[in-house]
Amino acid sequence: MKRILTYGTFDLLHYGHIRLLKRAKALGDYLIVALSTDEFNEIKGKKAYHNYETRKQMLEAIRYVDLVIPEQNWEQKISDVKKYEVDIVVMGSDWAGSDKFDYLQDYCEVVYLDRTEGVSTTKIKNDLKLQEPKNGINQIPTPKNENKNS
Ligand code: C2G
Repeated sequence: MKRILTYGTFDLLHYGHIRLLKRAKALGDYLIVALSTDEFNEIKGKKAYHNYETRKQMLEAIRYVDLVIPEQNWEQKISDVKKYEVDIVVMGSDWAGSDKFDYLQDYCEVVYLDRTEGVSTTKIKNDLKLQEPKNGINQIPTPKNENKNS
C-alpha cells in the first residue's frame, strides 16, 4: 500500500486544495494530511478564518483524505514520514525547491504538483472585501410598509 503525506493550512477550502488532494491520492492508496494547527499558523504568519477543528472536519469529509494529523512545527516531517511509513510527500509547486521539503528526499520520494492558478485563500478574502458595499454596512432591505393608510 503506497502512503502519501501532504501538509497545509487548507483554510476556506477551495478547488485548488481539492485538486491537490485528488492528484496526491492518485499517486498512491492512502493519503495523510498534516494540517497546520492554529498555533503553527501563527508561527507561519497565517491567520486562518476557520480554526483547526473546523478545517480538520472539512478535510475528513473529502473522499481522497484518509487521515488528518496535526502539523505543529517545521521540524516534525522526518518523524512523520517514519511514523506513518510514508512513500511520497506531495506539495504544490509553490514549495518546489524549498528547504522545507527537498531534504525529505533522503527518506521518501518528494513530488511537487502544479499549483492551481487563479485561486487562493488570500484571493478569496480580498475578492470578498472588494464586494462589500462602499459604506461598509450590509444593506438589509427594509420590508415595504404594507398598510398604505397608516
Ligand atoms: N495549493 C495549490 N493550488 C492553490 C492553492 C494551494 O495546489 N491554488 C496547494 C499548496 O501548494 C499546498 C496545499 O495546496 O500544497 C495547501 O495550501 P495551503 O493551505 O496554502 O498550505 P501552505 O500555507 O502552503 O502550508 O509545512 C508546509 C505548510 O504547512 C504548507
